[in-house]
Amino acid sequence: MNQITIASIIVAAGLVVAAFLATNGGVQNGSGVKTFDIVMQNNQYQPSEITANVGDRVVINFENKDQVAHGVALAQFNATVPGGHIQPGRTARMEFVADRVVSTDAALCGGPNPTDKTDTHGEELIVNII
Ligand SMILES: [Cu+2]
Repeated sequence: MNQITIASIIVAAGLVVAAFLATNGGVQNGSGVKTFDIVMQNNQYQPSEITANVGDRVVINFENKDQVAHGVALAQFNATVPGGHIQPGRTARMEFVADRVVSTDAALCGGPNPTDKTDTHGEELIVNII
């Protein structure tokens, strides 16, 4: 291998690592769709923070393992789940195009303030579009 080949391999490896880090746990395919699977349990969301890039189509699949319904919405993207809530024991899907930079809390029961960790339900789903 010559130096240019080695340099190319290093650059390519760096891009792969950067792409992996940028997904922050989400799965991104080649068409700019970023998919997250979030489990609701004990009034906590796991993961409780997700990050996508401006221009991504974001798909969030929720599974509610609690005995109460949980509400999620992102007014900035006119996005929510059917009926606005994920019913106990059910799954639901939320999808939107991330067309602007934002950092907010999508958990309706937990209140709109991302820095407030003391809400009644204790729920936070921080959505960062960078
Ligand atoms: Cu809730």
